[in-house]
Amino acid sequence: MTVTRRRMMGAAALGALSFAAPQGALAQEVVKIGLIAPMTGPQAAAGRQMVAGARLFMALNGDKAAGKKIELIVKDDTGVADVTRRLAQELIVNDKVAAITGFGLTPLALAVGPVITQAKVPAVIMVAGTGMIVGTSPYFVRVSFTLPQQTMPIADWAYDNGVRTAVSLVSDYGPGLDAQNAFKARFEAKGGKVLEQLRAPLAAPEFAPFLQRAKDQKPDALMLFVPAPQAGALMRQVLDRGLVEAGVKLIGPGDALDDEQLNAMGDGVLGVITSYGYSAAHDSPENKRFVEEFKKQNANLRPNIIGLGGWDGMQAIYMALEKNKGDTDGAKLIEAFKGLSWTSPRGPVSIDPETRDIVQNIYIRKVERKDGELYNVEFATYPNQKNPK
Ligand code: VNL
Repeated sequence: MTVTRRRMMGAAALGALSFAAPQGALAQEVVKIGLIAPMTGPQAAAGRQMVAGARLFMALNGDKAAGKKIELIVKDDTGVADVTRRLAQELIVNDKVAAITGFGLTPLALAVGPVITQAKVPAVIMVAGTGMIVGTSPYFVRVSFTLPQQTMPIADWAYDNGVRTAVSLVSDYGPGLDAQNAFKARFEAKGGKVLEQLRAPLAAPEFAPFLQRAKDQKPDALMLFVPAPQAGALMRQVLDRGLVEAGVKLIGPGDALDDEQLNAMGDGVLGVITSYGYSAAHDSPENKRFVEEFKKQNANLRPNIIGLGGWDGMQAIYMALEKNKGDTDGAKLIEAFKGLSWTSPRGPVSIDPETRDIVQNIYIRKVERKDGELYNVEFATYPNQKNPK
């Protein structure tokens, strides 16, 4: 009897609850976004930038989009792909996030592809740059860059400015191979010659033997790519080997001249020319405000393209939610990203509706000293670059 009554009361209470739940949910109107980033481990510098950029966007633009409160849930994947995948599953199943974002390295982004495809939840890539990633799931969208997109212009520029032979040295994984292949294709199509393509391991790399080998070939230029957090270690070894004194020009996409570490590299990198979608020295009112506020909130840390990825990722998520009037249905939400355009601190950007990849200007920049600090100063623009097919 008692049991039955309790059961009935339980049922009644449950009924009342389930009746009240939709109203409660409406009254709260919270949209959860999961941000997965390497906050510890060897790529922690990427996580720090990404989260700082995302939080800054929310601090300056409010925590509401389409009238709903945006709740950012940050998770540390320590840079390990299996952890990224598990966190993505937990965020989707337990936290019921409307979208996930982050992804500091190519393998970390690739790990969530099958999860988001099955769950029909959009994933906004803030960093990972291997060309093929977005094509592996219809629920990926990317606001960062691709390596072919960022590397092609420097191949072009180098040939047009007298470079005829080059050696490339990259990290031995997706984005490195992309950079190497894109560079060789464009540089040799123009008439240049890539003498050798060298690859250093991604984990705990020792660059010295590769740099010696590159120097021995006496190329006009050495094309370099490492993920941005390794830039300082790479450039220290490049400068120690005396390649610049030997007359080898250093070129590449801008990751090796990472803005966060540029000042610590010292005057040895003065004059180095790279191609990239973003420089902290980009001359626009949007960027001045971004750099100033980012430094203010982060103990004077200079933002790099990764911090900007955090900012642009939240910008895109806010805009997609606004476009859909707050509807978080995954299939509809991924549609909303297609064709978005905005003025980023990097300049004008859009999301290619066919590929879901970012379209952006790629700038040619040269390291100069300005107001006592080293900057990548932009001096030429390749406008509206897509990820080349
Ligand atoms: C990747 C590409 C990562 C470029 C980076 O830094 C970077 C990647 C973390 O695709 O793994 O600068």
